[in-house]
Amino acid sequence: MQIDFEKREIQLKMVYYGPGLSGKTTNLVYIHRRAAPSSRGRLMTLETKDDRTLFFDLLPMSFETQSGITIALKVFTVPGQVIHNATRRLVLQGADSVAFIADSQVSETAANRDSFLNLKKNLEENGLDIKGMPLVIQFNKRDLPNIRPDSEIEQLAAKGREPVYKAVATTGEGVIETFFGLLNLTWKRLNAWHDLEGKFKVDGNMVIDALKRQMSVDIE
Ligand SMILES: Nc1nc2c(ncn2[C@@H]2O[C@H](COP(=O)(O)OP(=O)(O)O)[C@@H](O)[C@H]2O)c(=O)[nH]1
Ligand SMILES: [Mg+2]
Repeated sequence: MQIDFEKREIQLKMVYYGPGLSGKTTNLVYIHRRAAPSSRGRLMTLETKDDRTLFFDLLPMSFETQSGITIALKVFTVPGQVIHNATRRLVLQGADSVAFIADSQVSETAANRDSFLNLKKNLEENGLDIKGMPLVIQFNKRDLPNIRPDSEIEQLAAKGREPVYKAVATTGEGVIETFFGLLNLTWKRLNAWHDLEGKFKVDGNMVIDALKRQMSVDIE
């Protein structure tokens, strides 16, 4: 997190992590498409011919809350393939939170686990502890055959502390829920550490509502 007092801006960095082809870029593409043009920057994506991300994607977003504070988000994805570990470690530097995008296919179970262990290791190498990092988990590709059943996902969710979402990123199902869940958790954690509400007279609900307006999400 960085605070720009002059611009009255709070800058947050959120990272979409996970194995190659789990749907990280697809999540960002959908978020970008749903965001109002005034709040979103250009989605920068670099892809190789075989449809795998070579470097990272970056989606910058910024929106103003009722109290006049601007929230500037930088949402990154990491490249999943084993050989790009240096890029992954670099992208994690200074991350405020992580969304782990798992591939629901049974065949990808080991790839998910390896990627999760790699996340843990790279956080440690950046001097961060996974236990202190706001983290949400998304099981993507729920539309495919041969996926891990709902009951198994629910068991995993009950065992862990992290919020777990199910998604079909290609249609957008679960994508916005994951994104808002991530922002909500990020804000709560940073507020507990830095008293953002006391300093800026903006609370978590105001932040979430401001983003909901930008993304034309119905406000409950
Ligand atoms: N059937 C299905 N395909 C998906 C889903 N999400 C992503 N994909 C596809 O999986 C491939 C990899 O997605 P991508 O977002 O590039 O993965 P990344 O490597 O994690 O960034 C692409 O062909 C996507 O269209 C999903 O929910 N269902
Ligand atoms: Mg990608």
